[in-house]
Amino acid sequence: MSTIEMLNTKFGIAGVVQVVAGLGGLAAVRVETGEAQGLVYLHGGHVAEWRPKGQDEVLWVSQKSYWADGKPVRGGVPVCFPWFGPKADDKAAPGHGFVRLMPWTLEAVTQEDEGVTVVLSTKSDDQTRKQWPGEYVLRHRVTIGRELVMSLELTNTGREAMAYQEALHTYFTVADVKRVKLTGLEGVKYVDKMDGSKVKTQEGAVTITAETDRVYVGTTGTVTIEDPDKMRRIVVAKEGSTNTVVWNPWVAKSKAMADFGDEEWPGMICVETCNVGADAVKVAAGETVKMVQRVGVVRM
Ligand code: TA6
Repeated sequence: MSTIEMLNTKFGIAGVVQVVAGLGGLAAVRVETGEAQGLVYLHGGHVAEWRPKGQDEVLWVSQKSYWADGKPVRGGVPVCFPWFGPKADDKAAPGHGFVRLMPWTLEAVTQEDEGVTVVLSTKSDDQTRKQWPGEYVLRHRVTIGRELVMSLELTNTGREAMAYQEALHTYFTVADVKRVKLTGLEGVKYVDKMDGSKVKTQEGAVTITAETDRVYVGTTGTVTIEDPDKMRRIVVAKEGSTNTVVWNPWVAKSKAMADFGDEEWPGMICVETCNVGADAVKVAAGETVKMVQRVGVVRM
């Protein structure tokens, strides 16, 4: 019996949940209920698809994405941990940490009123200790339903307090990013990574008119992606996070990424729930902290 067949025997729910060979032959949990459909890969604990009833796909994935062990997926919801962006003391280290590059353990699949919850986990071991001293268990509790609810739960299993950076680096599908507005960040300070990391204050709604890479700080609020051409609002709420990153690579950066189609940038925007940089989350020995991103879709 193959690994996927064994996982399906253990975790499948007839007519609702099936463990399948996804892209690149990577094992994935396919969820199909009357309320929503979704796909969660064991690779990277990676949510790749979510479609609530009556809606087109909400998450965005590049047609050029890699689908292989050791490689990041371009799109969906990469889990960035235990650092965000380049590793401060090792430029050769993988961007956004290493947990998105490795297989996670499928712990449980359950069905409740609000949807099907898939629980995946990864933990420190001899391999991770070569790149990061912390001892941890990282659990990703993903509920596929009318809402997509992702709860990233981090337990410090070491004897020392440790600071971790973490992000749910979510890629959303939009009709045309040039015609999208983001509300909910008005008056919030942000680090503009496209302007020498200057600290600025958001005036009005966020619109995308060039490569955009901003870390909004001290914000716990809900961000709404207003997409007039898809006649929908994507509502991104959160808990346990004080940073929100907004990113679109625009023309040149898209061309510079082998796993991102040159013409794909108008169709996506990242709104990322995170704790990064100076706002890394401090976790005492034995403590568990939780960061939640809750996504809903409302017709305009
Ligand atoms: O979240 C925005 C960002 O940090 C950008 O600077 C860009 O690098 C993006 O992440 C994608 O990073 P990746 O390592 O997935 O190519």
